[in-house]
Amino acid sequence: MKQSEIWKKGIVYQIYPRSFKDSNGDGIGDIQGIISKLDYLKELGVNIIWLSPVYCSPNDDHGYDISDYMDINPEYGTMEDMNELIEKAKVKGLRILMDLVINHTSDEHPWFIESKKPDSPYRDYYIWKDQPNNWSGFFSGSTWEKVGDSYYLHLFSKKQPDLNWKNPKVMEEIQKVMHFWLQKGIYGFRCDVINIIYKTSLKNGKKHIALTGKEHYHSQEGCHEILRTLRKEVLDQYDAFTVGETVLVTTKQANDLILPERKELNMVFAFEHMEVDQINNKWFKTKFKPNKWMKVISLWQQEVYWNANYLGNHDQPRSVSRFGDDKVYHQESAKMLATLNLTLKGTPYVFEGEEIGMTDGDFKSIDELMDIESHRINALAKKLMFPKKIRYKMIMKTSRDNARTPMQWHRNGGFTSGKPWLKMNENTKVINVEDNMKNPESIYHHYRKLIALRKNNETLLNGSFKPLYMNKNIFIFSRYTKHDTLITISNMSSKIKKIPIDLSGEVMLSNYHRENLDDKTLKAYESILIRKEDAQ
Ligand code: TEU
Ligand code: CA
Repeated sequence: MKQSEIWKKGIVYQIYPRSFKDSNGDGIGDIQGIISKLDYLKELGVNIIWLSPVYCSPNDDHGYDISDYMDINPEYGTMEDMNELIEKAKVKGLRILMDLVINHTSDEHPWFIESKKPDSPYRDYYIWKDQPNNWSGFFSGSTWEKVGDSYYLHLFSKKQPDLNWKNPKVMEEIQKVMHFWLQKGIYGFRCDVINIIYKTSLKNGKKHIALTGKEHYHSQEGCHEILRTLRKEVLDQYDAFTVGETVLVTTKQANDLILPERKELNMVFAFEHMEVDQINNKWFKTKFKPNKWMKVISLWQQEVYWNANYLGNHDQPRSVSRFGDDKVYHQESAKMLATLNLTLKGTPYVFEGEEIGMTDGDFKSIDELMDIESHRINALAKKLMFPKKIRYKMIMKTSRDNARTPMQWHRNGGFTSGKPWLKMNENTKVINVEDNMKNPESIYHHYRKLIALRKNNETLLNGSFKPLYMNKNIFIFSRYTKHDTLITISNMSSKIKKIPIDLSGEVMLSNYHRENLDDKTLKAYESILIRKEDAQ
């Protein structure tokens, strides 16, 4: 099938369905709610919607524990609603990217219920052992759960048993799932933890602070074979693309997954730039140092064939709180981050609410959190005798619920007429879509301008990347073709700084109404996009 490659020109907007818009007052976002906001997304200018899982699920991991890949969680609506969403999106020129979670299913999936019977034909759909090995999981703690005389593997929660990708039946089943959705006209898949699905061996692993055993399943050759098969047997028959979520991936491993000649994935989400403000693991946060971040971004921009550029998602703290300033320079820093992310080489991803500068949650207690990962880490920290205050600070800063607070549509919320499933941030009074849309100086309108500019700009779409300058706070890079050079200048700090190199050009976008580069002083979080003077 001829590939349109819209994924190379598009802007992807991630929707976490549970938190986007509730249409029936039960406090849970749903598909009809998303349909009611398609015009909003169209007006923003995005053209691909990545939908986090809406399949049947007991919600142990809020949809990343699937009990039926080919039916819709009744909390989110019906298959008719889903068909309507795909159709209505298409009419508006929006395409849908579904979330494909095939490392594991829910323990309530019929396959697993059957697999628990030792002589069932479904037994080998999952990974069973007589005795556990020493692997540690993503949500801390053991990765083996006993049923009868055996144990099954779960790298995430015990309600998320890992599929056995050595079993050709699993390949057959998942191909059916992919055809089912692609035949409905979706535009492809975001592939959940796709580079850990093949377990070469179940031997004990080398002891690590986190993820002992990862050398037996991380980026294995068997995984590449699976991806090539899925591409050949399914994806290449449709106008579709894939973006892999690839934990711990290096630039080389990324290229091994996405180079066109590999015929595996089209792009991958890396994590390296999302780990510069932590020691060992995400729960031990350190102060964000822009220079470390710039170096990682530059490396990935120069070494990787095509980047999936993102600053946040449903697993990460909110970008303006983490990489900007959600107190004093909220507007300026959110706009600076937007210009940075949308002028890099590759496909930009915008996470719901990022376009209005939504911040981390304002939770008052750990009891308000709904994320299993946060509660698992809290239990472990308690066992390790971490004092309550330390636990609270550690978890509140990093909890995935920071990204999952309900979308702030107007001053008094506008997400639901009922009680939201997760506490809405009280700052909806000042950070909301309605006010943003009314204010031409808002973060929302900055995103709209950026998206419109990028869509028709050959240099931003296909130009090369070159780092021009970076130090503790200032990041300057160019995007260039033979005929044109654009330069993004970002002050990633609240400190007033001088533009450190000689630059001249026409200002195309700025977050301080800057007309030209005569004044060489950069204000707090100032961001300027210029077209270089001597560019033809
Ligand atoms: O995330 C996998 C993953 O790497 C994250 O769990 C991340 O490592 C973790 O939040 C610590 O940073 C994917 C989904 O995005 C996540 O929501 C699911 O919980 C997980 O897989 C299991 O499906
Ligand atoms: Ca609802």
